[in-house]
Amino acid sequence: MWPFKSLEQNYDAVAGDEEDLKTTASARRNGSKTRVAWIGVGSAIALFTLAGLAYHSLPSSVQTQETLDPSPKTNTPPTLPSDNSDRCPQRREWRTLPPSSQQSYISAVLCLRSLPSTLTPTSNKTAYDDFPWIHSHVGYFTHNSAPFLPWHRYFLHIYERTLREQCGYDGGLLYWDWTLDSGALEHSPVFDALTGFGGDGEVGGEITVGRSGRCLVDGPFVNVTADYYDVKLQPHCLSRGFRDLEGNLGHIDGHDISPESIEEVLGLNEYENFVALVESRVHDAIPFGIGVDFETFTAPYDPLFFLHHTQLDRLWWLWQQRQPDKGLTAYGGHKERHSMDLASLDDEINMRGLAPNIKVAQVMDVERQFLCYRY
Ligand SMILES: *[C@@H]1O[C@H](CO)[C@@H](O)[C@H](O)[C@H]1NC(C)=O
Ligand SMILES: *[C@@H]1O[C@H](CO)[C@@H](O)[C@H](O)[C@H]1NC(C)=O
Ligand SMILES: [Cu+2]
Repeated sequence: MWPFKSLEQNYDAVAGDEEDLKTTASARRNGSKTRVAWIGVGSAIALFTLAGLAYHSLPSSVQTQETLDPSPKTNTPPTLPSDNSDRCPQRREWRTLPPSSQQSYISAVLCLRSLPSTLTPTSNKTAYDDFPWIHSHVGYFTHNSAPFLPWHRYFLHIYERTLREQCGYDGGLLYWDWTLDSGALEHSPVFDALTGFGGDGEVGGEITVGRSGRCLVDGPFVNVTADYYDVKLQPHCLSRGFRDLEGNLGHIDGHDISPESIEEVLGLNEYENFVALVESRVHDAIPFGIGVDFETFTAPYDPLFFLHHTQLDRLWWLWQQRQPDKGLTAYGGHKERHSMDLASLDDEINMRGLAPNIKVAQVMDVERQFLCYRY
């Protein structure tokens, strides 16, 4: 089942339009600049490494080619300090944080709206807009196929690094463990108007976009505008429209993300089956229920996208732990949406200028290699 509203033909037609081509060309031109920026960041990190304060593999394309080992289990970087894992940011569940830490996260997310876009630095777009753009133009091809999990894992890592390195955030990403709310999702603390991300769109308000989209009316994101609705240029207020499977407004169905449902998904033994059910059952439940921007390919306009996907990434991590013999190498299925080619750990993860492209093998282990975070 495919939750997103755009038909594929619609996507292809819009993706070919002139505006998109211009943006793409500009993203390509800026690719080299972006790399320089990442290497700059890398140098700073290298200094930290020398000082013995931190280790973090640098995501430069040079390193991608030279040090990539397709069988991550056997490759422990020789310079890895033994206490490396203590330096990796800990990703925590939203409600377990004190209000001050929740506020730090939200402030960092809002800070993205004051940073220039990496993809189109000469436009009036911001770093906040880069994430929905990449998700709809590149991430699109990773849905319904093997790279769904690794692509989003790297995407989240880029977001985490941007918050930490450019917005002064000192924690790890946060996840929303919706299994804790599955009885009454609409009452989850993530929707809190004062401490969270705000709730449903305006009750009885004017329809903005989609079937039931209405502007947010509370929380720190009330003034956020989204330029695109899915792949169409259609500036509007960030909108939500809670609805359950029967179409009742104001409610979100939690059946597919109940603890029992998740346990069943985690019990699957083959990666191909696991990723398929994570996407079609678990992943889809939340965007469907919250609706509007979140259920389109520009979903990252809704800041809850990142808490939802961090939880999905955590599920993958949990599943990997349960596969002690093959968790870090278990991968398979189709190489990308619409492709019949088989997926491999050597496949590239494309970020089209937002960050260097890397290989799937580099994101299999979240703690000890290219990535650095813990759950
Ligand atoms: C950004 O630029 C576009 C086109 O140049 C313009 O239509 C839009 O109003 C601008 N947005 C803001 C927030 O300035
Ligand atoms: C949203 O914009 C209004 C009008 O400019 C302002 O009064 C309000 O404080 C803003 N709210 C947030 C959460 O930024
Ligand atoms: Cu996605």
